[in-house]
Amino acid sequence: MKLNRIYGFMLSALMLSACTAQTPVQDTAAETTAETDTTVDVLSLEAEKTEAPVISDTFSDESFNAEKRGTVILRYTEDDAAADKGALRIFNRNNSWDGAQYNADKFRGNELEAEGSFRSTNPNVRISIQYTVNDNTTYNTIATVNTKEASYSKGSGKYIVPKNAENIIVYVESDNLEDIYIDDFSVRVCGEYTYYPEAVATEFVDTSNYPSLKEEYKDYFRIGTATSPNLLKKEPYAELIKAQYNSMTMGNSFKPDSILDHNKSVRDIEKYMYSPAVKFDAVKTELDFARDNGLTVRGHTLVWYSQTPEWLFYKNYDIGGELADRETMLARMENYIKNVMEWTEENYPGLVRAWDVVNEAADDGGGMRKSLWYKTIGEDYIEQAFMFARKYAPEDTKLFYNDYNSYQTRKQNDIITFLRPVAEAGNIDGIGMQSHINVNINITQYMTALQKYYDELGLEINVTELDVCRGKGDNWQKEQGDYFKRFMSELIELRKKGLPITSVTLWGISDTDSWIASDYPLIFNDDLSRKPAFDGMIEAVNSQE
Ligand code: 9MR
Repeated sequence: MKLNRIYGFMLSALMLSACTAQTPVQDTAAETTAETDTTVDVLSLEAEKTEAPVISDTFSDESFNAEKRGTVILRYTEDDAAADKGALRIFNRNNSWDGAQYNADKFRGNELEAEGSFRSTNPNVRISIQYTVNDNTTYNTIATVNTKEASYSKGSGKYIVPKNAENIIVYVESDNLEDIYIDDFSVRVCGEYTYYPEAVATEFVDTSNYPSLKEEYKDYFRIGTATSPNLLKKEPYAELIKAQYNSMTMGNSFKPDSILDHNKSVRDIEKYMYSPAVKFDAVKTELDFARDNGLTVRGHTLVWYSQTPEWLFYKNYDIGGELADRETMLARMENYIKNVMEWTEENYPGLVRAWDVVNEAADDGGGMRKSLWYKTIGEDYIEQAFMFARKYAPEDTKLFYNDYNSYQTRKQNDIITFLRPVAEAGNIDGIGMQSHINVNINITQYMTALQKYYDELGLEINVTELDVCRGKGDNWQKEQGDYFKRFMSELIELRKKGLPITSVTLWGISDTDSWIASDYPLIFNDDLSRKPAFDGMIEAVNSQE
């Protein structure tokens, strides 16, 4: 074993650093020296291994540390708009996550600050982080930078990397596929640096003695969670899910980007022109788990602007060409819904009790989101989607519209407006309140909104993606726990008054597998110990007469 490795493992010294760190040190420099020069003395190796890491690229010449992510080409480019007249151009992007990336394993267990200067015809560029904990890979945004085409915009954000994280990667991406130019990019440690040479293994606690949410809530609503295939393969998770929940939603694997098969669709374009090819490998693990353990499934989701590959919307599935016409897109929509529903019912009869037919169609700025569904089919695409869903759904499968911030007055009014004809046609059964909320959201306003959906449209209610951000700080666990308790108590109150709230789904199990892990929004800690948030949910139901 190389000396630097031996001493790296033995030492975990603390060093002072700051987000505004000292002279940039190339992340790879220390290791290269030590690996090749065995005469380096032990003390300097210790220092190298424990010095706070810095990633820094100024792109002032052809040499840079950025690596490609996905299909892209990375090229140094002279650029008058850049501070030092040099930039990195990222092109040939085929997916939103295609971009430039850096290994950031040395930041494990530390808070980092990432900063970059970008220009692009994309409206924004994101600095994101990916890592794996307990075999589950999560992707989080560190900073979103609004970008312009001709001049550079700078943005930065901080992120606490869990100490049980592996394969940590910081990367630059953007939802649209236009080129991205980077003038400068850096990642530094905030505050004290602690070196974790390896991910600290999570020691799961025994969860078998917890009261059971699904049992406690059985007189009111089903209790669900979002899952991923990897989590289900972990025994402690599988046991906890079986004990606590009677409903589950696939966090990703039932979405169009998991189901649609581009290669097959273009290989036989005649056959698949109006009925894109589908594949179901990704979703089977979770469906099997649900069937074998008596959980029902909320199908998420059929018609969405995101996690739906762009090629679906183009003539001959070719994004280099023109958008497909309305008739083609109506046929593709109908066949996609038909194929997914029929396959599911045939292979897992009765398992999927509800489908999120349309997801997030309301625009944050008001009205309908101008998605590719909207642009190709037109304003009635929501009505059409629900009509097809009704046509192919098994009789007792409930059809839902699902959205976030749907308790906010303006968004709610927009949603009610575009769902009214769907409700009048009898093609919708429920409204999914995603409920990605925080402890400052007014619970009374939220509950009033639920009542209004029922009064106006006669719809059943599911809370579909509940998480409550509080962030760390004084008293954070208790405040979050109190919020969960009040929130659940008021939901129960409404249910008792006759409002058909039929399920409450949390968006993940433990904080570490949340899509917003750095906000600690869920009810179990990383080791599956219960948070006051879990106890708050139990207390809410136990205090009922
Ligand atoms: O939890 C999902 C996460 O793993 C994905 O990376 C993300 C990508 O869009 O989608 C997350 O789930 C979203 C859900 O499908 C719709 N509402 C918002 C959720 C959080 O982004």
